[in-house]
Amino acid sequence: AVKRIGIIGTGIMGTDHARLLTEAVSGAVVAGVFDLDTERAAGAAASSGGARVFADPYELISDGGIDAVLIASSDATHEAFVLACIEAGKPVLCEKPLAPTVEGCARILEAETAHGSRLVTVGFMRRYDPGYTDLKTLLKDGAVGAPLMLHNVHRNPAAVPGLPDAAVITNSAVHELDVTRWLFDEEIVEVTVHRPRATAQGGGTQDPQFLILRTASGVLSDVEIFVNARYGYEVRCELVAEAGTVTLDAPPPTSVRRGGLHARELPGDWRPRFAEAYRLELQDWIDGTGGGATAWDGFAATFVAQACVAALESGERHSVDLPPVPALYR
Ligand code: ISE
Repeated sequence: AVKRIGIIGTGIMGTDHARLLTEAVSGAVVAGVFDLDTERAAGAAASSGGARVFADPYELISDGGIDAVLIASSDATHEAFVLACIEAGKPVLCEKPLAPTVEGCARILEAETAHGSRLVTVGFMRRYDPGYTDLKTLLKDGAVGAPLMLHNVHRNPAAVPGLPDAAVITNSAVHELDVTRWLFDEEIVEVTVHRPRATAQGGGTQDPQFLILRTASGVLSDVEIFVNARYGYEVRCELVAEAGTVTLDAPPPTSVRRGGLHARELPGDWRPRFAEAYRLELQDWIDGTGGGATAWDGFAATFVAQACVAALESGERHSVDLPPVPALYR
């Protein structure tokens, strides 16, 4: 049967998910939407083939005409909505972060464990990006030998003015924290954060930042996170291993030679760059194959992000001592 999806939050991500669910994913329809901005909700409903606009998000979650919920509202609202979905026994795909605090993520782990089965998927969509999955397959197949280092670059053209220094990590670099855990199938045990000279374009935010993550087996993953890079949106990743390297390469299909320049177009934000990743993530979620990041992955990403924020503030190396993985996630 076609899954009837309710979307909470119809900002840029919620609207993009509504479009993909309506046009590019099979087995689902957008049956309901909620947003504090009722006009924005109405627009998303109209472009999703006439979904119902709910006046209250908890009404959407409990409605008998909604089979599963996609949360794309502001970070601080995620915990309450995820807990309500667990209470209602409904599968939920929550955009990253699962919750901005470790305590909030822990409450979700507790509720899902009490429920007794996994309902929560976290929107770390790079796990579905064809480049990243290729990189992981080559690593797992031993194509380049044992991993030694991972070099990551993550650049946004512009962030909101006055972005807190911590949000550069919790909202953006959090993707590389998850990629590092997922790629090597192991935990991050130590983090250091360096403060380069900040760009004058960053409105006072410490931007860029340079993170060094060490995994349990000693692999070093470094992350240049720069959210006011101006020139465009760009994500790079190179795996360095004992017998070779694997580099993420997601060129646009064409390049243009004109006026003495040879140019490739750069995306303006992450949506075009990760369009296929989002489509594959949504299709996998609808098919229920359970390939996405779990609530434990969401907890661990926020746990490491908080350690990175502490390291940013202290200027010291911080160890990361995650609690044991609860049985539901082993
Ligand atoms: C944004 O929230 C995302 O999740 C994007 O994937 C990321 O590239 C960007 O830096 C974040 O702000």
